[in-house]
Amino acid sequence: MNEQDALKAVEKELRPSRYAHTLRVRDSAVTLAEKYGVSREDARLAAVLHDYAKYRPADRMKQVILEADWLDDEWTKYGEPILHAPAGAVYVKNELGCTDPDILDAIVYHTTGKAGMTLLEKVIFLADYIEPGRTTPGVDSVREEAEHSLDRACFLALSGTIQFLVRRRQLIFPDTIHAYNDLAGKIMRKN
Ligand code: DGI
Ligand code: FE
Ligand code: FE
Repeated sequence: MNEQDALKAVEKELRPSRYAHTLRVRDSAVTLAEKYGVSREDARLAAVLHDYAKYRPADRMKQVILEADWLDDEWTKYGEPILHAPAGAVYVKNELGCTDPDILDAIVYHTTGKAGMTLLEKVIFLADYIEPGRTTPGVDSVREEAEHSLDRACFLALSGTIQFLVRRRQLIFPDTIHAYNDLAGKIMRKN
């Protein structure tokens, strides 16, 4: 599927403000892809599609996740905000016919990350966190780190997400913790 078709499909699904976020994530993803040697086309397409399921009903998303044999049922047990990532990959595959596993995985892990992320997964995860519309506390230091190290920037973003969730006493999806530990280990080994 090409970017133009993806944009049309996504625009129909999303509110204007969420569509504008999607375009900013795409632009940030392209910048990161060029900097860190990732396919620009893959980054564009994954970024355009990353929030495709944002407004689907949670109960339907849970159902499609449980029905997809390639997704862990655990996704359905950690609150509604993470459902749109794995469910989005299912809808993008079934409704838009996008079967590229690299693109689908980048959509699945864009909210939580995971241990051993590919470069494309890191680029989409980070672009979503640092796109210029984000005002999350600490986002400027993540943007600054993104100029130097993809791993360190993803690590800072994960640390911000985990702190946000802990402050609100929310559940933390295990892959978020695994991503944090994985990058902490990589960063420490480099020092
Ligand atoms: O879809 P966006 O708003 O662009 O951003 P996103 O896909 O990163 O989703 C952000 C939401 O996901 C926010 O409410 C925090 C939540 N979230 C991120 N990681 C986790 C999480 N929620 C839980 N329960 N566990 C996580 O590990
Ligand atoms: Fe999202
Ligand atoms: Fe997003």
